[in-house]
Amino acid sequence: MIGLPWDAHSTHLRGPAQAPPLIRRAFHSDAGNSTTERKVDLAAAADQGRLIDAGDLEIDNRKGPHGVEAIEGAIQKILDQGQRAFVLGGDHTVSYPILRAYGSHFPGLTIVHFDAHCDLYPDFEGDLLSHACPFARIMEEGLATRLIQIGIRTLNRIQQQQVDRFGVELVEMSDLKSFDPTALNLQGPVYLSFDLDALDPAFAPGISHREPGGLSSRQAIDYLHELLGRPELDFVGADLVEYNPTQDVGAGAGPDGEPGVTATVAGKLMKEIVGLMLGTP
Ligand SMILES: [Mn+2]
Repeated sequence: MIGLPWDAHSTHLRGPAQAPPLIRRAFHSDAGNSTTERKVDLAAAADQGRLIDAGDLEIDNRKGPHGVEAIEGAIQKILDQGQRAFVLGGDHTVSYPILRAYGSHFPGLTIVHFDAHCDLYPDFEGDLLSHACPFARIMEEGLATRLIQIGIRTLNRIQQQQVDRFGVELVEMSDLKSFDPTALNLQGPVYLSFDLDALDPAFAPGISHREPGGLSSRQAIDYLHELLGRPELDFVGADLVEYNPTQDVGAGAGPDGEPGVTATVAGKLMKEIVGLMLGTP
């Protein structure tokens, strides 16, 4: 696991660059134990050297391609060592350089993307690296064969055009009742990108763009298990992005205070996702 403290291309609020250490703290919190719902003991995995924390990448937190180069290089290094990355953002811009590394390593990649937003703008106010654009860059460069987006509830005309252009498979919140995860027939290498704003802001208020009408924590965990918890599936990497501590609630005061509500949700999702990547015990 590696943290990417970069949010210079956020469009509305800054803050996700502060996320990685806070999510890690929630992940390691003594308030819970280290076993996932699918019975993977993450502390044991760490003791066995199967789960390694590479810390946070040093990135100059300003706009520019330096961040793309740094992140792509760091992820490439992890993949070259035969390892797989679980990445803590950062805002959603980080998914583009991550997928540049993954796309060259894993031909035929499928991306499962949880989000309130498609993040498919051709550019946002002239910025090609905006956190509103990473999946446009990813699909333009052919870094994935399939892009499946779940939780969408902000589809406008320009993004609908991009959905049609790239053949994106959409599961909008308004269609969730008829969503059958098994019908997606996931195959080959699969990468997960999880934006915390896929969740309803009642569950995860600590984000930059609150969009009501989202998934519950329980729905998200169930979909993750159903989609990615199959032993025959090659689940090769994941990111968890857009936690914004400046918008979170319920954090205890002081350096030893309890993590905020959204940090706790992020820590829980991190546990389940890492557990699915490690497979069944
Ligand atoms: Mn989003």
